[in-house]
Amino acid sequence: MTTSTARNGSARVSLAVLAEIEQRVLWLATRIVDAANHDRDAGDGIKVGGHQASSASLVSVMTALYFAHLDAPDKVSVKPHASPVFHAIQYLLGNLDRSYLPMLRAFGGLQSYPSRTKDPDAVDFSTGSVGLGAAAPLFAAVTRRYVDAHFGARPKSRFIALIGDAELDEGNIWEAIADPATDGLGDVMWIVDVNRQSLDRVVPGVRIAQWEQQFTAAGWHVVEAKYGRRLQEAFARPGGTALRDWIDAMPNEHYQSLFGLDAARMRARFLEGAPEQVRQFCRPVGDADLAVLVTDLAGHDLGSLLQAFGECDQEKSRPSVVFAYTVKGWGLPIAGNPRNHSALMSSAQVDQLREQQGLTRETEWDRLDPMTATGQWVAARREHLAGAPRARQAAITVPESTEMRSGRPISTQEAFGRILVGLSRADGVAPYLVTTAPDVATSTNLAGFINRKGVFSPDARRDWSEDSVLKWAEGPGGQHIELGISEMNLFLLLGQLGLSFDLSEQPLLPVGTVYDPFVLRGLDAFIYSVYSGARFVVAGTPSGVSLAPEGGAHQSTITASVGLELPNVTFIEPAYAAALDWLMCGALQSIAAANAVVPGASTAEDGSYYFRLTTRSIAQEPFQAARDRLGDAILRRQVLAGAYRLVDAAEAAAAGAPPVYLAASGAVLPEVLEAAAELSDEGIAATVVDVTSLDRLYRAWQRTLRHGVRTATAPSIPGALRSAFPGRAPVVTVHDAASHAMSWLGSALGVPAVSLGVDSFGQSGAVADLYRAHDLDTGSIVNAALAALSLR
Ligand SMILES: Cc1ncc(C[n+]2csc(CCOP(=O)(O)OP(=O)(O)O)c2C)c(N)n1
Ligand SMILES: [Mg+2]
Repeated sequence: MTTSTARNGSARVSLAVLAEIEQRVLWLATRIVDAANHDRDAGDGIKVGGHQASSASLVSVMTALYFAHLDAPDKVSVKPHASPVFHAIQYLLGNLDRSYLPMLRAFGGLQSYPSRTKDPDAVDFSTGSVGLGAAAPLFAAVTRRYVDAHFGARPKSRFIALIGDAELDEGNIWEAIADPATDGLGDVMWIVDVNRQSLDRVVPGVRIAQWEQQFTAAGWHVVEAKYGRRLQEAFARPGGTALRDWIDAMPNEHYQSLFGLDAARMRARFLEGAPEQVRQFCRPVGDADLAVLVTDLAGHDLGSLLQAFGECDQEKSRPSVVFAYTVKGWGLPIAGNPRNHSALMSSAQVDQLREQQGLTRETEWDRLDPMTATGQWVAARREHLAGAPRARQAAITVPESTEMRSGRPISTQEAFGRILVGLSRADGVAPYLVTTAPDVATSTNLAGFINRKGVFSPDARRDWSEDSVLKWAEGPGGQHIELGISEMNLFLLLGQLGLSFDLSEQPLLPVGTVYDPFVLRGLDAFIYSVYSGARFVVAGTPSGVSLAPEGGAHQSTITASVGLELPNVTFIEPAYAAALDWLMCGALQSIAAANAVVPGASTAEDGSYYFRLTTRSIAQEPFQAARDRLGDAILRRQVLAGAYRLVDAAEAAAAGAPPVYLAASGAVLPEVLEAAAELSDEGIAATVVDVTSLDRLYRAWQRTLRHGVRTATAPSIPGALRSAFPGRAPVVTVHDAASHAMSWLGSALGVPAVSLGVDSFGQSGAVADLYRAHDLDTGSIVNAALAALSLR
C-alpha cells in the first residue's frame, strides 16, 4: 500500500510536491547534458557526450531519496551516468552555483562522473569504473562499524549505493557481498536501477530472479519495487493474477520492445503469445490506458519507492538491496530505445520538453520558486541535509622511527612486521593503526601485530585454537580486519579506511598487505581508491624473482612501474630494515597530517604509499657503515628523499679511477655490493646508490623539468639526484623488476646507462639461478658496468 505523503523529520509533504520536484530534476539533468553538447563549442571536433537516458532512469529514485528520505549523515554513491541528476539536485538544494550547470564535462566544471576530488559540490563516493563505486559504501559501512566500536558511536549514517543493473555483471560486486567482513551491516542499502538495458543492448532474459537469490544467499534483505500503483491495482482485480504472471515471465527483450511503439502497436506486441485470460483482462482497457498501465513501474512511483526504502530501514541486522524497476529515458522521447545509452535529444526535442515543463529560455535554469509550497519544501530539505560542523579530531603522533635494529640478516618483509609491532607499542599512534589482508596476513608478517592487537569482529568470539605462536583473538577491540582472497576487496576496504577521516569523522592509519604480483588483481580498485583521495599504506610482498622457488606465477615484474606511475601514490622499495623504519614512519606521519586537516587541503606529499618488499634476508652491515659515515640526520633525509650512497667511491675517483654508478633498489643490493667490490679490484671507482624511492627521485626530476618547460628556462638536476649522484659518470641500474622502471635515470643524469632487470616471466629455482637467468648476478653487473663505461 502506498501513501500520498512523505516526511522530512516530523514534517510531511504531499507526493504531488515531490512529483513537481521530480519533473524539475528531470528537466535540469536533461538540459545539463544538452548544454554541454549544444551550448558550448570547444572547437576540437570531439563529441562531448553525456547520458540523458541513464539519468532519467534514476530521476524518481533520487528525488525520493534526496527530497524525502535522506538525513544529513547519510552517504550516497551515485552510478556514474546519473551525475547530471546529482548535480541538478545539489543545485536545487542550493549546494551548487548556477554557473556550473552549463559546465558538464568542461575543464574546471562538473565531472562526467561523480568525483570526490574534482567536483565542486560534495560527492561522498567517486564512481565511473562500474562496480567499484557501487561496492564502496559497503566498505564505508565496514569502516564505520570499526570506528564506532573503537572510538564511540558516530551519528548514525545510512550507506546507500545507486547502481546500474548491468553493473551487477562486475565480479567485484559479488566478491564484496560474499566477504564475511561485510556481513550484517543493517545500515547499507543498495538500489539497483533495473532499466533492463546496458550500454549495447537489452540485458538478455530475466536475470533478476537469479540476482535476488544471490543476494539472499549472501544474507541480504531483498526488496522489489517493481510495479507502480496502477499495476498493483490492476493485479488486485479479478483476473489480475494472470496479468501479473504474464509480465513477470516476459523476457526483457520482449518487454523493452514495447517502448517507442504507438498505443495500438504496443497492445499487439504486449499480447503476442499471451494466454487467453490476459487477453480477456485487457479487452476492456483502451489502447492508451493499456500503454500507460503496462509500463507503470515502481521505480517511477515515489510512494512505492519511499515505502521500499522504509522497509530497508526496518532491517537492522543485514544489508538491503532494492530492485527498482525503471525506464531508461523515463519521461523523454528516447525512453526504452535499445540504442539510447549515449543518445542525445535533438534541440527540437529539448525545446518541446522545456515548453512541457512550463519553462522558457529565460527561466530554464531557475530554482523552484521559494514562495511556493514546493520551493518551501526544498528549502526545508536543504536545512535538513546540511551537515553539522565537524568535530575536531585528536592529533595522531607518529614517531620518526621505532628504533628497530637487527644484528643478523633480515628481509624487508620481516622488518615490516617488526616495525608494526613497534608502532603498536607507541601510544600516540597505536589506537589508529588498522591492518587488513586478503587471507595473507600471516604470510606477509602481520602475525606479530595481530598477536598484540587482535582481529576485529563486531562481537567477541570464542577462540577455538590453542596455537601459542599465532593468537587469533576476535572481538570488537581487534585492530586487524581479515578479508577473504579478494584483492579488489582489499583495495576497496583500504580506500574506505583511508577516507574514514571524512566519511566517519575519524582519521585512521590503514595498512594492508598483499602478495606483490596480486596488486595487479586489485589494480582498478587501487586506482579507484587513490583517485577518491584515500590515504593508506599497502605493502606488496614478497615481490620479484627473489621469491625464487615460487616460480613465474608468483613473481611480480611490472609492479614497480605501476607504483612509480600511479598518481597519488608514492612508491617505496627499501633494502635495509632501518631505512624501511624511517620510511614507514614517515609515510604514516604524512597520512596522519593530511587526514587531520579539512578535506581538500593538501600537504606537500598527499596520497598513499606502496611499499614493495621481499622475503630475501640481507646483511645489514653495509647500511650501518653508511650510517656511521653520514650520521643519522643526513642519511635519514636522503633515505626519505629517495636515494643515498651506500658505498662511496669518490676517493678512488679523485685518485684517477674511472667512475661508475651502480644504482639499485631492494633485494638485489648484495649482488650490487659484490660487483662494486670486484670493480674496485679492477681499478674502477664504483659508487653504489641505494634507491629507496624511485618515485620520489622521478618526481623531483620531473618537477624541475616541468618548471623549465613552463618558464622556458634551463632545468637543473634536482637536489635529491645531485646528492646521490654528485659527479658525472655512467650508470648501471639493477632492479628485481622490469628494467624499464629505472631506465630513465640515465636521461635524468645526462649520462650513458645500462639497465638490468626482469623482462620475461620467471620460473622456479634458487635466487642465484634466477638472478643468473635475468642478468642480475654479480658477473653480469660487473659486465654491465664495463659496458656503461664503454658508452662514454
Ligand atoms: C569497468 C567499466 N567497464 C565499462 C564501462 C563502460 N560502461 C559505462 S556504462 C556501461 C553500461 C552500464 O549499464 P547499466 O549499469 O545498466 O547502466 P544504465 O543502464 O543505467 O546506463 C558500460 C559498459 C565502465 N564505465 N566501467
Ligand atoms: Mg541498465
